[in-house]
Amino acid sequence: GAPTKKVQVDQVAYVPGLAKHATLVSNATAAQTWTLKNSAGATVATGRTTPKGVDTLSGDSVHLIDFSSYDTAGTGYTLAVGADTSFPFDISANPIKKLRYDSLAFFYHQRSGIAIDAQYVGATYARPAGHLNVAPNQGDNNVPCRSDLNCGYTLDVRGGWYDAGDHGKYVVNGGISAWQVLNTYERAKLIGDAAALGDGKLAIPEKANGVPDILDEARWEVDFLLKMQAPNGMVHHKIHDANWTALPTLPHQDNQARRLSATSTAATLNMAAVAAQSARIYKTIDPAFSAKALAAATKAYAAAKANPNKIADPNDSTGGGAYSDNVLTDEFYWAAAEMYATTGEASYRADVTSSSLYKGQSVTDRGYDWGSTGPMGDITLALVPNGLPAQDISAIKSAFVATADKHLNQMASLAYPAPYREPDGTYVWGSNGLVANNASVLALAYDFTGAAKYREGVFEALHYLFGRNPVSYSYVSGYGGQPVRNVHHRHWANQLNSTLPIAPPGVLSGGPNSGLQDPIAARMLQGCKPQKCFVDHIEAYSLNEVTVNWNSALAWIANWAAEKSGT
Ligand code: 9MR
Repeated sequence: GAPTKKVQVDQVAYVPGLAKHATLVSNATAAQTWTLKNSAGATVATGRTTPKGVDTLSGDSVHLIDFSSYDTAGTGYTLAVGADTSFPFDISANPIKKLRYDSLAFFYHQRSGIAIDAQYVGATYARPAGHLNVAPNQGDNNVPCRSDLNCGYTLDVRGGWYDAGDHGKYVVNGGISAWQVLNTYERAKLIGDAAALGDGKLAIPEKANGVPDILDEARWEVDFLLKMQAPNGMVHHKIHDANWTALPTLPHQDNQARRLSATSTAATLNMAAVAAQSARIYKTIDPAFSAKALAAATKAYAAAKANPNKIADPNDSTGGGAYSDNVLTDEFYWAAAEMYATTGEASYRADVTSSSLYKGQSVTDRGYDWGSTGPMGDITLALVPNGLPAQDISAIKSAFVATADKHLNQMASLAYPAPYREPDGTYVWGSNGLVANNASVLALAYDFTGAAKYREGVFEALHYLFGRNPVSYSYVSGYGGQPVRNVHHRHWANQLNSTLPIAPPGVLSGGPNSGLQDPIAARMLQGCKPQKCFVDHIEAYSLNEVTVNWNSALAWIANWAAEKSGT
């Protein structure tokens, strides 16, 4: 494994004016002296650590370091205790202001059906278009269903984003990712800094079309989601290769047959939700697209109500992930919330208010993801003006605030505070995505209350992701002294082929997973404590993959944190 430090810091930056915490790994029972040095090696502050004993999620014996009182902006600071020195870090708002765009740039790299052009990404990351039916590709222009389904039609499902390190395109996961990118914009427009998200902010082909680039990027996915709708209004769960391809395989080199899996109620509601959200956001920007999206959403919503329990096959994981979910109460609630927020129609309102999840009942400290979508409906209802009773909107906001308080309580007891907890104390596949999403709950609690502790919580979560963790990795590529390099990806496969690149800056690794669900994890990490179940290895797909849904969560909080970081 990579070297771990004894002095664990955010390897990227602490923002001026906010708290600055670090962790010392030490068995000493007495307080130790810490020294903060500037880039010239001169001591600028000293203080004493606070011994905390053994930490549950890492197993480390730790002391806490609080150097909040030092607040002079600069680069290349280090923290030292005795002979142990941290990775360097900045005291600056600049890195988070860069990450807001780097995290969004990820999505262009993941685009299917279009050449990734050197003028936007540089020669290292440029590649031909994938899955336009140019040999050896076999898709995605005219894709049949899996042979056992007999659906009797083919669909043109070119475009969209590849999900992750693989070349699958999965509606439930692509949908939440597009939703979160769109919500980043919608929140900023309603209560934040939309000017930072205007046209010309990203290096993408649409950068001068007069539409905010963040919307252009999301639309690349939404257009694909609409194409996944079957003639009967239901939406296919996913399209992917018939068999898993090897690493590395660039998208244009994939020679596998591409197949649609069956339609599912989850995918249908997911598309309805995102298409309704798009219709709202695009209403004046592109009325024709808005109308098309709303028509698709309306048809999908009706189809889902007529087929309320069509569950995606949990065993369908050859050549692509299953993304199966058998609890759909949350998808129904989310779709109804988006339909209501967009249309104001009574039938959708009735579906929202009669749901068992109404008034924040799905907001928990476990968080939200592709299988737990209810909180996204609540975020929309809390942010977008609508006709629901004010006290019900207050109840929704209170659910976010109460959950944020639970996170802060738990974080106060941790050596490496992260806002995430499974009921059984494990860390699951994509834990960093949950950390990032739960950071958005803290952020919303700040939006709703203005209480500074919630803003501190968001930055604590960023510190964890940027290296204040027991494995001393910055989980964001290109950021920090020891960032992840070998993420599981079929193009960014430098570890396997030195002519290929590592991940570009701003990509979030899935992070520690105590389930040890791949051969590398099983071989290297037996007995690991949850926050230590991580290795930066390309074959460790259950630990170190990258996905659109984890990067959408990163982009959401990076944009929020940049907005709250002053100048
Ligand atoms: O993110 C998904 C995680 O929640 C599941 O536990 C895991 C196993 O089913 O699958 C993850 O999703 C993967 C998907 O199936 C295929 N593309 C890559 C995704 C991230 O590893």
